[in-house]
Amino acid sequence: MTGRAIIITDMQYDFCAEGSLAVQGADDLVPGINAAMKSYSLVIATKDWHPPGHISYASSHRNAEPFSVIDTSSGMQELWPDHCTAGTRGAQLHDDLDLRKVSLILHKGMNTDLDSYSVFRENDKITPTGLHGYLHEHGVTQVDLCGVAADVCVYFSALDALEFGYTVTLLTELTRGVDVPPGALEKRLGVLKNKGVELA
Ligand code: VGL
Ligand code: ZN
Repeated sequence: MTGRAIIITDMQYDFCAEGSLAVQGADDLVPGINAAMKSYSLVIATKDWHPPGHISYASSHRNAEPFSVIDTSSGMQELWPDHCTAGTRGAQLHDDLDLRKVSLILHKGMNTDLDSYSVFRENDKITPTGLHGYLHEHGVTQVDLCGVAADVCVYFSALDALEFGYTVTLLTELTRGVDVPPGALEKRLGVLKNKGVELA
């Protein structure tokens, strides 16, 4: 029984400097995350892990620009530059991330026609990733979230964690956002705070 877990979201090269979907400051988080891990008995890391031609890639759609939103058969879809294609360098976790205490590396977003921001559920809000079951079996009731992007995957993971009944802390010093359009990050942090996420 551990009670509390740290979930390190998507610390992959495509979200780091020079990555295709770089999140400003993501690389700088690595030392802090490595230090934080030491305080947890359960450490989980996730990877955004998409097949080529993924629905979230602007390049998969005709006349579509990255950072726009389109209507698809799976609902509204934000479009991004190609990123985290399974097996590529950009999809690898940052080499300096200390994996020694990581018990689970969860891959998400593997369905071509369905995106998955949250580490708990895909964007249809139905398809589970299996993480909830894993945490439940380890007796986890509190999750501390870090990694990237604060206003995308970390944000939706925090909302799902609340919905699944966890006590949720966002480690604000250990996360960074895409912030497109500017202000999106602050707005979403406000939503999390109002819903009961502790911003630590
Ligand atoms: C993410 C955009 C697209 C993330 C993943 O990890 O926050 N953002 N796919
Ligand atoms: Zn993605």
